[in-house]
Amino acid sequence: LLASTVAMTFIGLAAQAQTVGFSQIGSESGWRAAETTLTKQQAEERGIDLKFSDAQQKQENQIAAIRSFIAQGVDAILLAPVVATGWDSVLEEAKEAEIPVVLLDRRVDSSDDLYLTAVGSDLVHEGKVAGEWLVNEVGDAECRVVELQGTTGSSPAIDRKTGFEEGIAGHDNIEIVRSQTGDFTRAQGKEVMESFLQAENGGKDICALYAHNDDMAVGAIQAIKEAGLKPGEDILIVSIDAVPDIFKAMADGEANATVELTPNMAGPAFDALDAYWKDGTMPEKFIQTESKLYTPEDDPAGEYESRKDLGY
Ligand code: GZL
Repeated sequence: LLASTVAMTFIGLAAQAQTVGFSQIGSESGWRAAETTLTKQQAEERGIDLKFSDAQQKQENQIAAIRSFIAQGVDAILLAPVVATGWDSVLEEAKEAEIPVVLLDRRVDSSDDLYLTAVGSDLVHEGKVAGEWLVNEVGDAECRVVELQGTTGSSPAIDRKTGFEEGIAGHDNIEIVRSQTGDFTRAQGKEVMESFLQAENGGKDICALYAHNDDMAVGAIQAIKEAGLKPGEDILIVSIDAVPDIFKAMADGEANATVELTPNMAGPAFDALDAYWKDGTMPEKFIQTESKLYTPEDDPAGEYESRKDLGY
């Protein structure tokens, strides 16, 4: 009797093993790679069967992956949406199939009854913290800023731009003179920074770079050095994510500030799903993660060490 009871219990538990489809944007940045690593670790620890799809930063691949997850009858879908628009129909299909969708790290313009919850940071606040840091750093001095935007049409690119402009509002000595997307990648960050340097008197007229993520900043730092200028001194560098390599640059005096974005979006996402699966508990529509400013005064070498093995 005991043996059969134990067996039934395990069968019951096994029946509860959930299958989750994860439509990930790609691996465009160190931060994205860390989010993927942590999501897989979280699923493993929780006994969740994770079906992973890398969309190579293409929305059509994400939509196809979601449709495949629906066809497989998964118990939930995680979606990190590459851009904010164009999700209504596929989210309607998931809703029809009664499969809860949780958004990770970026937002969508769709109605919030089309997803269970969204886990992410206040992206406007991140940009504002970056802008306020620059205001504090330059005081009343004239400061011509160049901006490397994230992926066009993504909520971080839209909101981080808005936030930075709020941060510098009222300080007319600080002006964004050039702004272009570097698509969140090191390679494009370097390429666009090269064009900014050429257009701005070899970089001599540039006071600061605001990059929507550290990876574009790291690429830009390379371009600034190749132009014979000192990043972190001749051109101030402020960006977002707090990946290990930005702390390495800070320790080398080549970067000045970063705003941390936790890569652990899956933890809160799986917690919300566990409660929903258990008894239909509905989470808040937005589960906010915290952002923190780091500068060279915050032991960058130590921050690098503490982050370097987290899968960035
Ligand atoms: C922001 C996130 C961004 C990171 C980038 O929430 O979507 O995407 O800041 C990544 O590194 O490409």
